[in-house]
Amino acid sequence: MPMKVHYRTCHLCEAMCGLRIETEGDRVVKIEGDKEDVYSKGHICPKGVALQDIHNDPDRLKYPMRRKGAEWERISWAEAFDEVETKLNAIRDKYGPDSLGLYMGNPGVHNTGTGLFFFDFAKALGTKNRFASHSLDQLPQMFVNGEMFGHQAMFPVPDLERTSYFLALGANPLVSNGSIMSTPDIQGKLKRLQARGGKFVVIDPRRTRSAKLADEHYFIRPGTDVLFLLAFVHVLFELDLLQVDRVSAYTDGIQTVGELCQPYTPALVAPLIGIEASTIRQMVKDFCAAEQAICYGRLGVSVQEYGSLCHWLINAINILTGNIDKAGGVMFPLPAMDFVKLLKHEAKAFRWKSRVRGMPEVASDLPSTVMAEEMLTPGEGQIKAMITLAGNPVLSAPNSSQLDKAFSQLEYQVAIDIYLNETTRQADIILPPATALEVLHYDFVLNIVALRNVANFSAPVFPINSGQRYDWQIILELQKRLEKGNSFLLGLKHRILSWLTPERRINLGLRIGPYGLFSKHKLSLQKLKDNPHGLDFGPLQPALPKRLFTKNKRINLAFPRILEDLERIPILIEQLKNSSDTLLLIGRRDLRSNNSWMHNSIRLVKGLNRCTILMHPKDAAKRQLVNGSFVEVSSATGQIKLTVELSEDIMPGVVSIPHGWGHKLKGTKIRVAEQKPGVNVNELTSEQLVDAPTGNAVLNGIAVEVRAVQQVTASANAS
Ligand SMILES: Nc1nc2c(c(=O)[nH]1)N[C@H]1C(S)=C(S)[C@@H](COP(=O)(O)OP(=O)(O)OC[C@H]3O[C@@H](n4cnc5c(=O)[nH]c(N)nc54)[C@H](O)[C@@H]3O)O[C@H]1N2
Ligand SMILES: Nc1nc2c(c(=O)[nH]1)N[C@H]1C(S)=C(S)[C@@H](COP(=O)(O)OP(=O)(O)OC[C@H]3O[C@@H](n4cnc5c(=O)[nH]c(N)nc54)[C@H](O)[C@@H]3O)O[C@H]1N2
Ligand code: SF4
Ligand SMILES: [Mo]
Repeated sequence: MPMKVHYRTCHLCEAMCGLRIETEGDRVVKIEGDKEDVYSKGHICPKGVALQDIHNDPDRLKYPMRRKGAEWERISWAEAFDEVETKLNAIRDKYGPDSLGLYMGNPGVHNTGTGLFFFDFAKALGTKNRFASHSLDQLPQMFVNGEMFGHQAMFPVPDLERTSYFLALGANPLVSNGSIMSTPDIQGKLKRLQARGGKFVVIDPRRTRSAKLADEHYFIRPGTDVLFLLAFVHVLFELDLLQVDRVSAYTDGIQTVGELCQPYTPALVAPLIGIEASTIRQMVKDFCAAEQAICYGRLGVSVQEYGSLCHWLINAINILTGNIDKAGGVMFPLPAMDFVKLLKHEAKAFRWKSRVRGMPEVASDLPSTVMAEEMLTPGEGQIKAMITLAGNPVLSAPNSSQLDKAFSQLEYQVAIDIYLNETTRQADIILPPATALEVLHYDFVLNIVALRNVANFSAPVFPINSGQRYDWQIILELQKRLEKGNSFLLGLKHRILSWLTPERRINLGLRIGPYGLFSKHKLSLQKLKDNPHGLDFGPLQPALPKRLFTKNKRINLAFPRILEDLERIPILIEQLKNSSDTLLLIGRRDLRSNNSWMHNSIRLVKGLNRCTILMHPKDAAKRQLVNGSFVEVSSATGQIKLTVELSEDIMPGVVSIPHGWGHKLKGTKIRVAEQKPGVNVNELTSEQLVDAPTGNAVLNGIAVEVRAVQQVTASANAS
């Protein structure tokens, strides 16, 4: 068999690493970083190598399956689509359009075919009950982007390669490879920042890998970043450090922000957050003394009760210090396929509310924290059937037991997924798409958070066989069968949608994009095919105010919904003053995990058990626990049992458990993962605990108790 070399962008996380893949026939011989890739320049992580494990996984589903009692039977695509059409239409006819629920998970965003066909499909379902994993993760950021910049997808991106001060709150990019900041080889970038005399500062309740690389690291009491940030802005005004000459030309509300932050002095917040007042002041001075500086916050500040306030303040700091839209500050990419512009009409929020709890829609999705109650609460508009697409909410969303129960009592469930896992095991039908090395890839979503304007197209490495379908084919077929309206017009529309294959859509997007037909680059799909290592259109460029999507082309710094939310802060301060010394639970990512779904790769799960509770020796001693003790961790929502791992790297009073584990529910077929199941931390989180303006899940800062218990048998528990 002749050896073939393929160049491909890894789709597993946001970093968009270029891969060089050697194959022989239908076999992968080697996966390594593509040194010539214009963006990642050879960087790769262990998950990139494990792409071949997904491809070769004997547990991966390739054909439609229908539940038959406790068993599954293989059926044809035609049969599968006929059945889904009949069942879902019957449910919708009986109960109305909102009886259909839709959940899209994280890999949906990383899958070109899904991304290109999803929006029209979701709209065609006509339901208000749409959910996505981004409400477990980034809704606060999307909400403040929408209010401040007029578009939920206008993410300010750290221009790391040109900055001299990088302040990161609640992010561990050395492990996550960057989030809402596509950063292959973040370690190299941060070391270069330090080599040019810049500073990297981390605020995190755990001394993470990123914190260990940082010049300064401060522990913070989980959930209190909002107070740190309020004090930061307070000092900016107090010491007259504002640099708003440029931004004031297009920013409203600067003085209002100063007035709002006035009460929050470093002295007031310091004892509540665990960072000294003098340190806060010094940090502000250093930030402002730096020629270019970035304030960046990610999951740790998103999935907490004050996530929206945190992201509002982070944006405000970058604006007030003149670091927005400036080289070395935070900037707005101009992607080759301008997804932000293309989605302009979707960038809306607060048009409807969830039926039971009244949580708002943002960009057409309701927060996943209300998904279970919308399934479980009887009445008009109750969800009776669910479609899950590339999502595993039974492990990923808070209060898993409740969600599992909610799925179990549905009248019908369709899963578009590649595994029989914790969520799909309850489905009536599974429609598995081709994936990973079998699909084309163009990262039109993640280029909106890239550090350079780049473009890269990957052709499939392997062909699919006649029994397989691409994700977009499945989605389009479902749309054809479920969309309601004038049959002539729908027929025409569906013919156009079918003609617009992913390749045609990408080509069109590139041609009408900023480097396309009307520019000197004349970018097209063919041009990308001719350049397998990608094309680089250079560093990010200043783009404001032109790029703003607000009607008046101005940034709205003091918008009503956030001012209202600020009223919760005096209450938070009182609570913190009176708080007991309960342990607070936070999460933990690992380089060899990818949320819940890559634990079926031996190379990624082998070695020591990673699903442990990390605890400071002082907290352990208080409870007579030692390294390796077996404990029960309980919260107001539930209990789990696992092993203690002592570490000085965690702030006293805080414990950490990774998410994505708990592969021991009956009926799954992920045989490697089942051997190392771990336990599901989302048995402890609560769907009732949310960021108030958005309903985004709170997954960190959960009050828990930890006590020693007897381990009955090793195999019955986490191992
Ligand atoms: N406690 C706690 N919980 C968390 C987090 C945390 O930090 N702490 N993190 C949260 C975050 S940030 C996120 S994004 C969510 C993720 O939440 P989800 O997106 O719900 O969960 P994933 O684990 O990403 O599951 C992805 C699913 O997609 C399937 N899949 C993989 N590739 C494909 C494909 O090509 N096509 C299709 N159709 N399916 C595919 C997998 O089999 C799996 O079922 O979890 C959240 N949950
Ligand atoms: N290897 C790997 N990479 C991934 C993923 C994965 O599962 N594995 N998931 C991907 C996804 S979906 C996402 S969204 C990104 C997330 O990317 P990141 O946000 O970089 O990921 P985390 O590692 O969850 O970092 C959150 C940090 O916040 C800290 N933290 C917790 N609570 C608080 C708090 O109250 N305040 C502060 N200041 N810090 C706090 C935690 O200790 C942790 O170090 O990662 C992506 N990349
Ligand atoms: S860092 Fe992310 S994109 Fe790069 S190889 Fe690893 S999983 Fe793939
Ligand atoms: Mo995420």
